[in-house]
Amino acid sequence: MSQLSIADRLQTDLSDPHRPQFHFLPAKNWMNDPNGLIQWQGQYHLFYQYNPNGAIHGTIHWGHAVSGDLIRWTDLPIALTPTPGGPDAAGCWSGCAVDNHGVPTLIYTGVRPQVQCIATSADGLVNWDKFSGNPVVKSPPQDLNVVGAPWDFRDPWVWQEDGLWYMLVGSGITDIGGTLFLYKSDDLIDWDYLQPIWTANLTGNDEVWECPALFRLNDQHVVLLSIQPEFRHTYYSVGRYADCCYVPDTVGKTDFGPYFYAAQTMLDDQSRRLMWGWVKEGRPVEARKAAGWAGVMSLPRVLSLGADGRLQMEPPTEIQSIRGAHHQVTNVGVLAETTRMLDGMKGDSLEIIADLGPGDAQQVGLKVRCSPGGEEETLIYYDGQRQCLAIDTRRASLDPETDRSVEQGDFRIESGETLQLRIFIDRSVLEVFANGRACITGRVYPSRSDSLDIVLFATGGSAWFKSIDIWEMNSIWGA
Ligand code: DQQ
Repeated sequence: MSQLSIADRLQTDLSDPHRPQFHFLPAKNWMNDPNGLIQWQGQYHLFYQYNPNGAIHGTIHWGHAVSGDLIRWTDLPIALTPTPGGPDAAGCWSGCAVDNHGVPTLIYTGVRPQVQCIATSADGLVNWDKFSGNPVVKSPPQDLNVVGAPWDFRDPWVWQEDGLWYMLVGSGITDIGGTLFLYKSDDLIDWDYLQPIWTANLTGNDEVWECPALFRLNDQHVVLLSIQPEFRHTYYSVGRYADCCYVPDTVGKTDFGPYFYAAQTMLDDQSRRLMWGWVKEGRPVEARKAAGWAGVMSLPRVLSLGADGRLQMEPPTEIQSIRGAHHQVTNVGVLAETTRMLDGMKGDSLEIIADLGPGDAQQVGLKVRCSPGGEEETLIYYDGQRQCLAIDTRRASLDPETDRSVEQGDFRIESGETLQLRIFIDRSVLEVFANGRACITGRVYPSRSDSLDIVLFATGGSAWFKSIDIWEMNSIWGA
């Protein structure tokens, strides 16, 4: 496997200004979806879609990393490699992991065509033996007009209920929308098709629902799915699942930015439902190839349900273990149409917690990754008039090839509430949590090495920053 030592990793990280320091990504090459998330003997295992042959999507294997604390990861050998002549010869695509009475088992999609396969490990999740009878599901139900050539039918999500195994497989029905097919088994090998649990067209143009998940959260059920051809968001729905049918109450986006995709979750031994997503790149293929890597794993997010029935998320407390030097300012007023630079506080590897009263400002927030002359800057803000949370990357980089846009999502501050923006800046990754409930992820690639300043701003009225705490974040690859 193309693995780098910790020392090599550190060297690579230091010489590449865009390479994240405290988000997981493999030492080099392409990574996409999180797969097979599972806690085993106290260790968190993160598998992921991986191309060991370059920084582009292709020859998809399952990479593997392990962590005792959710934050610092150790690379393990590749878990799944396509078998020439086998049902996964063209790639080991996404799937999940389960504990089958003590036997760790991966259920994944082999291509091409897309079929469902399983593999087991007898040595603590390092080496994996593919089942000789793969594929365990050879094709989608025949009586439905399934999209794709020959079909789109992938990303198994498996759980146990009343002693039986159930599996959802993502797919779509021509001219109708995305769908999730439900199967049942008592041994993970022989599967009976039951029915679609939910079919809908959420974007107006849903062809395929991929990377599905269904899990209980409090007394509700949550469905996650990512939609093609949109390829921008992982959507969630909170609702009720009973008698093999899912009835949605609400539908929303897990993240307002266009980079957080193919999210998957796991339940840990503290009963936390943890979610990771693939953070996509915002620069062209040539730049990715030149960098030698593409794709980053989001920070883990702890899921909960809000009083309004919507999905909420915030980072786990473990993230605090990589906080370094701390800076704080309190009680800073920012008048309408003015900015205020935070003296002596800057960086590209930071956690910022800003607690503020938006006052009568129309837009209030922070500019980060700013150059001293303002040539480069990224705005993270709350828009009180439009009631949304936004990231504006239109001036994030002087490099014209990188993404630039304004991304936003509905976000309301309830009466009596202040706004808390919790911002993780990790070189080219920005992950923003607002009031522990909404998230927006961005990618920025400033071209200047001095694009490190932090500036407060308000427009249309004045705002009051009660406190701003900033921590310099340590690399997760350090000693
Ligand atoms: N990525 C995998 C598929 C999945 C897609 C292929 C989502 O299994 O549907 O790498 O990003």
